[in-house]
Amino acid sequence: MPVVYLIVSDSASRPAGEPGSLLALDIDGDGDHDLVTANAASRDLSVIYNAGGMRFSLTNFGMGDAPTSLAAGDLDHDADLDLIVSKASSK
Ligand SMILES: [Ca+2]
Ligand SMILES: [Ca+2]
Repeated sequence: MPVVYLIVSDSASRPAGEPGSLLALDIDGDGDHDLVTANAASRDLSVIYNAGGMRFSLTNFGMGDAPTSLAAGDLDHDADLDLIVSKASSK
């Protein structure tokens, strides 16, 4: 997995919080696969946008509870993949 190696070796685009699940899908609809990680320790998701040419940028999205795994599917039948996140309850 050479792409994952390059991302984790770049501290500017490395997810924090012990990523436990990784999913590749086109989040921003530009035709390039982006990466999403579920980070249980930091209780957030990291989206690593693929700008092409081995350039990436990372945005974190707080989840409140610890996200544990990721999946994608077209839940609403609009032909776009939807992101499905399972998370551990804090209660
Ligand atoms: Ca993309
Ligand atoms: Ca959809």
